[in-house]
Amino acid sequence: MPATERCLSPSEGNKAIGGIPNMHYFDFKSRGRGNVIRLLWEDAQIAYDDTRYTFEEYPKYKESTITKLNPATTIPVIEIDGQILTQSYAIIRHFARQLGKYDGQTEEAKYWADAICDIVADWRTLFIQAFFNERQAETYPKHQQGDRNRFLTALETHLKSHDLSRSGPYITGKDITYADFVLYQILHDEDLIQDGGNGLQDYSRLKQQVDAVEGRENIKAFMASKRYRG
Ligand SMILES: N[C@@H](CCC(=O)N[C@@H](CS)C(=O)NCC(=O)O)C(=O)O
Repeated sequence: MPATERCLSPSEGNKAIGGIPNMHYFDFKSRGRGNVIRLLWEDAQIAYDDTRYTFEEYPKYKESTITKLNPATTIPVIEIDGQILTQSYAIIRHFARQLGKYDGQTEEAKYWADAICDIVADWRTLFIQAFFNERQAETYPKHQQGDRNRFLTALETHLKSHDLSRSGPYITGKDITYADFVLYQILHDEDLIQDGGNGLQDYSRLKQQVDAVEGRENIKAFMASKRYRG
């Protein structure tokens, strides 16, 4: 049976998004697409139910529960007040718009947050193909040397050169957007920020962004809590 845990207490943020969301996702530490959404909820202090499926039990529930909720049979899936939400990037953009504070203050900022998010989405697809691969010992090192470096360099260059990003610390400047959680999470999942951020020693602008996300009060509290699984 998947375990469901209630996290945080109901707040104004829950009113803004229309209830207490229940997320169906893997029991995969604090990793993956599901954790991008958790970061937003934790930052905004939104109460949520976290339904975690072990990798062993998931295939059975994918056939039953998840297929009924999502014809594309992927997770994360969110249930909120009778509504079903699918597709992680659409989900996080939806909550950002409802909260009115994570989707960029200007059209230029909204575009730039979406652009960086889409780059990371491309990166995550390649990361998953290489990491969750039967031939991981061969495919993941190749990914680390090839695609991963290519995305790191592209993102570092973007954040160092774009007018909004240059001042930092976040993607669009001083205000965080949902895309900062998307970017933070891929850097985390690729194990680039553990060990004091050694993996980012050649990417100072990305390190600045990571430090800013980790320095946020509610994110710090999340990472110090039992809810955070590494
Ligand atoms: N574009 C989708 C991709 C969803 C996706 O591929 N989810 C993975 C987990 S991160 C999944 O469902 N894997 C299990 C499976 O496909 O059976 C999204 O962003 O939600």
